[in-house]
Amino acid sequence: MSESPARGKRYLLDEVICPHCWTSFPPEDILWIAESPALTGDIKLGESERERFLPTEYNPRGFAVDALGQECRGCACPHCHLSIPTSFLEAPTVFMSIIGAPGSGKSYYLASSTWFLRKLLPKRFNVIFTDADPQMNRRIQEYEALQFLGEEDQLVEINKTEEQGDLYNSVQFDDQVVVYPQPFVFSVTPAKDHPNRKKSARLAKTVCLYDNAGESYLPTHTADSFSFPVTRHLGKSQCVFFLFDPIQDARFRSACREFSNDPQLAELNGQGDNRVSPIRQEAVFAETVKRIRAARRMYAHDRYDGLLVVVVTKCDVWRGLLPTNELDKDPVSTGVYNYQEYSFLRTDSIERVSARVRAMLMKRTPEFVSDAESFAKEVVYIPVSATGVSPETDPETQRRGFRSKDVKPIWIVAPMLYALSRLTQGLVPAHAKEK
Ligand SMILES: Nc1nc2c(ncn2[C@@H]2O[C@H](COP(=O)(O)OP(=O)(O)OP(=O)(O)O)[C@@H](O)[C@H]2O)c(=O)[nH]1
Ligand SMILES: [Mg+2]
Repeated sequence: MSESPARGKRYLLDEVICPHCWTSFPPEDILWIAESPALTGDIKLGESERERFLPTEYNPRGFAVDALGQECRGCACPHCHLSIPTSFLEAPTVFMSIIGAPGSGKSYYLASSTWFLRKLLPKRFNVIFTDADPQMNRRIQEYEALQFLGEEDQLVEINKTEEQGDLYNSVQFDDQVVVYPQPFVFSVTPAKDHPNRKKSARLAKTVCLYDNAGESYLPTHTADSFSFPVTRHLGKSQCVFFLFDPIQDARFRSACREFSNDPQLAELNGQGDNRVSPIRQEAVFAETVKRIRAARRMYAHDRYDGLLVVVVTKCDVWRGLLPTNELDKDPVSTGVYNYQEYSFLRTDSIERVSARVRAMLMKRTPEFVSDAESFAKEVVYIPVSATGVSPETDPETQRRGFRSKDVKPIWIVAPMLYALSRLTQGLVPAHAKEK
């Protein structure tokens, strides 16, 4: 870390990774975004964007000053010129990828996890979890509002994630346009009562996540390419959440119909649903492995040294196949250290549930378990339900959705808490109950 000459006692990382194009660069190369409305037009982003520039002048408060004398606040990547929150200069970035077939529950999972992490992390773990840039996280906030702040009796649905639109940013490089996915960025920092607050500067992280359309993970030539590198975050990810949706698998569907009336089970029995791809989830996983290996230049038998969390979604539908009441219990417990009460993630509980889920998957989709374990050194299986209930169909419009008042997620924060505990030593305590 080095001290910023421009900003007094602010410590900067030695290297910054752009959350848009994943280019690494030293912090002194960062561009600033002109504040004066007259300074518009950028060579890579177009006429309507404010000018990007390498500052020659800073004011006494440490902010760059543009050519018309205005103090600037925004920074941008020197390669793609897209805006980067300043937390990327100060706290190391933890990249996490959420992967899964179309309709496997990625968007619902993301919205439900961030909604509950915003409350649980400050309240139980003394950790502040906030938007590093509310503008960049606008889509997640919309998802959260739909799922949790809807009118009492209104059926609402998060739309399918598209492969184009406002979740993507286009950048002109000479005669080539490259389309990048919109990152979602969160600052995660210890609050003043955190047990490790003295190591605050080392513990703070910027978490960067993406919500791709499931189609972008399918093994097709158009899903991800040089000019459409929408899943290249896989090359930087320290944690891959692979969302496995049992009810997209015929072997699970027939078993689940015995105890669940979820409409997703019924329609998949026939002609299929336009939110679900006919391509099997094992093929989506194999394609993911291929892309991670290519991006990280791994040899055929190298194993991924990040964390692979198999998030088994929609457990409200299939939990009858899991002989345990552990999902009724909170995976977060309270302990006492130095006369101070603190919360911790129960690793014993996570491990017991993971073993049960693994056994369940082994029985019906053994090839998926073996592919996952031959790819990654460390695999954990965590069941979640983002909604806790099945979708209802509106008799008039035939549209499907959920009512906010009925949504009661199950174990939704467990995967992210587990990843945070593993990737940020000391920020989120995790250990077995009997310590
Ligand atoms: N029963 C149940 N259904 C769920 C749950 N989460 C999502 N669903 C249903 O699954 C459908 C697909 O969920 P999404 O989160 O949109 O799936 P996705 O993976 O983002 O799909 P794409 O955007 O197409 O890639 C939703 O329309 C919901 O009806 C859950 O926890 N339980
Ligand atoms: Mg989606």
